[in-house]
Amino acid sequence: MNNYKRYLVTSALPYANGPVHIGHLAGVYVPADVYVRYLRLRGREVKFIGGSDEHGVPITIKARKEGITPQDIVDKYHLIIKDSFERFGISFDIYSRTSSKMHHKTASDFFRKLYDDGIFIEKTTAQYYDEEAGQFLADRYIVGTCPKCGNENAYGDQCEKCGSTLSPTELINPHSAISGSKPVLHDTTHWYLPLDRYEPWLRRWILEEHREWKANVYGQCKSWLDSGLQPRAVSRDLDWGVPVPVEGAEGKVLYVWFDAPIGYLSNTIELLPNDWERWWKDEETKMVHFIGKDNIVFHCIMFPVMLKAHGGFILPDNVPANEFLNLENDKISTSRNWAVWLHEYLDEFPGKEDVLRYVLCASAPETKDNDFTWNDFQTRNNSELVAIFGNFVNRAVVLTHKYFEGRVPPLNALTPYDEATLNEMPLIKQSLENNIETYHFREALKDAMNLARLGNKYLADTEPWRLAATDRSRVATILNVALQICANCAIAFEPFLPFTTQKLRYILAKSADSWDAFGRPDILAEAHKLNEAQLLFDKIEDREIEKQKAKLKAASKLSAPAPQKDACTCDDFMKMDIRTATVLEAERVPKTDKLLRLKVDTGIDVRTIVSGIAEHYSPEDIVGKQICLLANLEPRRIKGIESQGMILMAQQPDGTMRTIRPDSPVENGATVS
Ligand code: B3M
Ligand code: ZN
Repeated sequence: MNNYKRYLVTSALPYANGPVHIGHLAGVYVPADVYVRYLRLRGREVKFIGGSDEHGVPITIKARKEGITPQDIVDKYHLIIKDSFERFGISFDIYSRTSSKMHHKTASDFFRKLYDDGIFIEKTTAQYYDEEAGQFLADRYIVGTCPKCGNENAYGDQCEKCGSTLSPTELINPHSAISGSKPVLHDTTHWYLPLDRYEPWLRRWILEEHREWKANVYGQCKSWLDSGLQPRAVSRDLDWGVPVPVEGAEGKVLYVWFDAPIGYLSNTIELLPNDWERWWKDEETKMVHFIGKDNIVFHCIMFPVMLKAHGGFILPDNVPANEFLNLENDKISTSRNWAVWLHEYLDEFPGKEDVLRYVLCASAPETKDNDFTWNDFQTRNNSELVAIFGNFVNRAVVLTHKYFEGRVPPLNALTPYDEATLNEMPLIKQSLENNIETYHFREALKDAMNLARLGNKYLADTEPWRLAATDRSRVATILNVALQICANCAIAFEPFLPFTTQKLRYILAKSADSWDAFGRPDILAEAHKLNEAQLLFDKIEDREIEKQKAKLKAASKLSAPAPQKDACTCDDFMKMDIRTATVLEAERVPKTDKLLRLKVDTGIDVRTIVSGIAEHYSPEDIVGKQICLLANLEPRRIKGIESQGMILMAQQPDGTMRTIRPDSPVENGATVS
């Protein structure tokens, strides 16, 4: 198919500011892993490079919000991500990180080479600066009114209400998200990669020489190229990232999309310190980038231009980007917690790694966005994995134990149907190979499943259990054929379901076969002794699915702050008599879980209040605390007690409540306004 000698396969480096979810897996990591497992099985030389992307503004925003450093954030998520990939069987040869020394050096040297070769354009422009915080503001750090829809909380790069792309200077009444102050324009100098100069080369390289790229990838590249490329800034005023290695560039770092793809190179060097050049500089290496569709421009335009400008490196042979996976008919959203997180799945479905691998590969968004639903997950498990693959293997092995003491019986006379069945196997193999080599993983998985289907149908059609008493010789042949198909399944499914094939090999008492064996009718020798049968898959019950659906709903509700209420006037507010008070006594209201009966000193009197905070404060916790109180709320009888007012509480999205009180003690009865 080609003259490549080795394969360098990369998958997008996930941002280390959150765990990995099923959208990442279906789009990038499952297909990439299937591909490399297949290549290894075929005996090809392959390296699978992964790692965390630990730079960029969102990480600094998250760190600031949580009052910790960006390094703390990436340390935490790098570990979670790395561990969950490992448990899920994503078989990286290395999973490193862009905050590593090696990466900083590699990215820095890369930039410096382009700088020294005079590739960059240096430009000074005016950008917003926060004088109070003493720093330039990334677009995301500038908030103001959207000129298009009037949303007062639009960001410097985008209005999330109307979806418009903005530049910070378009915002009306901009202010800094760090200090709240009004930012001022200051001149700042940055380095730009002149993508426009490479346009003619890119048009040839992509539009003419890579017509075989997936339609979604090719189409996106074409539309970028057709609308004309602009120089792109590759540095930022930020204190988190790889410092710009140029004198006088203090306080500037490489743009995250400049350094991140270099991470593929850094991680290869880390893995193969003495041999990496063979993988990055030799034309006989095939480089393939697995990514999601939002990363296409960076991998098909920007990174290739960087590599080309640098010189001496190979370019990607293909960039099989996928579209997005939705969840229960809604976009996956980290901020709304509308996601299935890998590390949680692994904890909640132990031993079912392959079920998720199967479902995600079967519904991968290869050509258009696709949907994951828990019902579909259950159906694919119960009616495909359990009912077809699992059932077939189990029958073949159980019957062999029942009639032949667990030894592979002899192949006697073959009928035309037996022959036709066995002849299907090389055809399935051929199709599966073609599909994987051309990045059609869903189809490839269907091929593997067709092999299991073939075996299942063969047993159902030949019904060996009916012949046991009358035609032992025929039963032997049937079971031999069935077991050969099982052994073929152990190869065909290996790239997709590595945990299951390991189990299957154990049942068949067999070491791993190479790809070459796939298609052969004689993998298992006569009289070979099998191990006891065990089920490859278990049925998933309705209640497990209902539990997941309920969890999803609950989590997504809890994570969202309550929406803003309708406007009220100043007069509305002034009607409320809010004042400080101190809790003197507290006790639980008998026969209730939620209520405390409090005696409070309001400065004007001592009164009784019934408050629904017993799940958040015990009586001992609350006595002596100063609180704020809505004093003129009409008295109400609650559980027979007259409550004269209401304590103000802050309720978090997850339902927990905290009291509101002055940051240092004040007189009881002080009014709040
Ligand atoms: N960190 C992942 C993303 O856009 C981004 C990929 C970098 S690959 C070099 O979600
Ligand atoms: Zn808007």
